[in-house]
Amino acid sequence: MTVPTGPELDAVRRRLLEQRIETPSWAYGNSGTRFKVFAQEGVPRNPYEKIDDAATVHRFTGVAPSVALHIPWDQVDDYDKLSKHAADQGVALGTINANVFQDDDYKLGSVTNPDPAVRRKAIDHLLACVDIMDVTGSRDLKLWFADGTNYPGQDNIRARQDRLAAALREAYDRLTGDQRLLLEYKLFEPAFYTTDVPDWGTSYAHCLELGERAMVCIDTGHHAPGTNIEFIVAFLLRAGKLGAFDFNSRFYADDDLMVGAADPFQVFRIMNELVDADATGPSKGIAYMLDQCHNIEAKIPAIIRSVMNVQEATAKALLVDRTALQRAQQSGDVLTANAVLMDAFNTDVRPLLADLRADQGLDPDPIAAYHRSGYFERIRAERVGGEQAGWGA
Ligand code: LRH
Ligand code: MN
Repeated sequence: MTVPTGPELDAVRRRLLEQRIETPSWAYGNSGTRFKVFAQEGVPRNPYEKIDDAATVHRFTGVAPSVALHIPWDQVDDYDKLSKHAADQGVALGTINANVFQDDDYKLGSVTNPDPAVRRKAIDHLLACVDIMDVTGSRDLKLWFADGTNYPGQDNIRARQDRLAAALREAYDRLTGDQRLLLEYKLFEPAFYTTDVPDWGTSYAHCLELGERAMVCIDTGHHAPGTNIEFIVAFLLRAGKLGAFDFNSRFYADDDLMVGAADPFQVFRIMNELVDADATGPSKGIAYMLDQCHNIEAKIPAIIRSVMNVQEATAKALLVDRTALQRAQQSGDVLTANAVLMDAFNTDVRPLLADLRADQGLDPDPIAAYHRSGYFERIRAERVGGEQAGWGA
């Protein structure tokens, strides 16, 4: 299979040029596991420096014009000033992530905690995050809850769902304008018996109950091994409830590795469903975000690589001959249908993307260009002293 030419190629290039991938502020900071957080030179010490790094990723890729914030990791006195700084750097402040999973009060849960005072505290944080969105102009409030239990009998599962629903309702009713609530699910960790939003079905059910502003967020690392994520994508697309992705990859659990590193074919299959539904463009209302931790590798090049991996999976999905595919599917020609998809997946799209970058005035090889830029040497020299940013866990 070869890359098409003429109008067909123009259509593919247009779709790739309109792609937008939001990078996470926390991926620029130190991160690790419960065993060790390995600090790295040049790591940001505050949200301003995180935004500078995110802007650098956008400068070399051209498709990462916004950065997701996490509160309180990105707490500042003046979010208007932070927004202006981001704009000066050529990026925008994106999704606001609430954090009700690191406070001692939340040991037995945040919005699902048996203690109404603790629930109140957690809900007030969610509302405070919407206040921040009002200043930054962010569209999306992303909610991931670590809430769950570790032992059978620890709490009443149905009662916790009632508490969750009540908290979500209060946050939802606070939204205005084009603001949305993204409910992210996760099978387990840090809870190891029940998790209150463990799977797409639970998130979907709560989002249906809440209303049209509530959408499901799929974190690709949050499923049981063997889960067919593209089925979940197709189902939620059809239901109009797919709001966002937290892209990363994993070999075992929530490893938060570079998207496409563990299973590039899975990212392709996911993007194939999105291309088939014409849902890759920014106007289609799906937020494409990375949610990764670069525990041992250099952070900025890893994020540039991750953005390129999403672009490559998207380009391959855009090369699928959908006419031939539908013909084979309609005629029950299983092998041809599969071959049509595999032809696209096995096509080298790197020259196409390199040309596209060159036409945008970017270096065809963003990672090499980043290394040549001296940006790392500069931040390593400048960012001395102060406390490096991290999860503070
Ligand atoms: C939870 C999660 C969530 C974020 C956090 C940084 O595992 O995926 O999206 O809040 O990582
Ligand atoms: Mn996530």
